[in-house]
Amino acid sequence: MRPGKSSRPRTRTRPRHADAVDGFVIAVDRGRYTCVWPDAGPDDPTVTAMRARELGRKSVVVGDRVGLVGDTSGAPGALARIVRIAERSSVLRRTAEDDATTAEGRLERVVVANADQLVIVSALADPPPRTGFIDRCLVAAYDADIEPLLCLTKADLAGPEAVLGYYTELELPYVLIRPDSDLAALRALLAGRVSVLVGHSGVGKSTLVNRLVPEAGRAVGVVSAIGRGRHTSTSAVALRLPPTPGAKGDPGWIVDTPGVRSFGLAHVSAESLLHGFPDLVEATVDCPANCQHTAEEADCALDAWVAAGKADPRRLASYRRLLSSRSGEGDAREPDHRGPGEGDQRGPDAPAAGS
Ligand SMILES: Nc1nc2c(ncn2[C@@H]2O[C@H](COP(=O)(O)OP(=O)(O)O)[C@@H](O)[C@H]2O)c(=O)[nH]1
Ligand SMILES: [Mg+2]
Repeated sequence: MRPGKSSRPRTRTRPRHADAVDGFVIAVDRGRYTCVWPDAGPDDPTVTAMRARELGRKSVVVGDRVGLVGDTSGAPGALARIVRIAERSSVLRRTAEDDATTAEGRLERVVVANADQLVIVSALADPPPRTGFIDRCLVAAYDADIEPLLCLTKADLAGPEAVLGYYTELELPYVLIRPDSDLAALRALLAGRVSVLVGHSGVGKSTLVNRLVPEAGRAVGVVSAIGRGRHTSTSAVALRLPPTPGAKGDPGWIVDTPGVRSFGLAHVSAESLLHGFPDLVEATVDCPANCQHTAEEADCALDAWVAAGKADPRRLASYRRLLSSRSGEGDAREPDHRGPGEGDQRGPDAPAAGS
């Protein structure tokens, strides 16, 4: 017999899934979420889960900390349910690169939740470093409250002076990577945190991932799956770093993002955008009220600041390029721009960022 309406416990007052166990989402593939228990070791099984209907439209992404019910044993064939998503400490978004001409294609998607660090991988040569891309990543990192780390690869081919010179004012942490370099300094910076790796094709990201996580088996010298199945090879995946001999504690996680070529900044306010340029921000106290800081603003204090040698003119140009790309004015692409995923072509009336 079914209990009467009044005697049935109300969902709202009952503690929801008090028996749920904690999980950390490490991969997403066509509606199946691969999770690990927070304190699981490398040899513990992963738990495969699906979303419970009660999550509604909320997306679950790599890095999410979730509540799991059902069969959380991780046994082959076992399927758990994600019933909760913990509040995210950070959210990294990208603009879907697939199609900038449709509303769906322009939507911003959450790529990774709860990342602590954004590792911006840039080669010093072959391909040459592109500071416009690095600047864009820095804005995304500062906006998401994620610490940036500049990872300069192919240091055997060229020196870092030009790139580091450009960022002199920023005190940006960086590491240099060459094929024979010891990765201890990088491992120390990755320990105990969730770090997202981002970089253009060819910069040596897969090579680096394989060196950090030997069983990752990333294909080297292969252009990542742009234009192929969006749900397979382009999705982010978290890889557990191996313990370092002698070091105690959690070695951390790296999140590889094969399909992410850049970050959309349409959701970033003009004010936040400026905070991606800490070398410029101080100048704006002398700007007239409501100054938009564009090149067209006759009295923008940024021009005088740069003219006085207080910041690099290329940084101001880069800031203004991002500023105009955000508001959909003109062609704000970098001169060596490569594809539609790079620019941020949302107009001001584009739909709000979805996640
Ligand atoms: N000289 C040099 N070549 C590198 C280095 N790292 C990677 N490469 C080469 O750069 C090419 C692209 O590397 P890959 O890891 O596939 O780059 P990805 O596209 O960023 O994943 C390959 O031919 C690698 O062997 C490095 O530190 N120095
Ligand atoms: Mg690669």
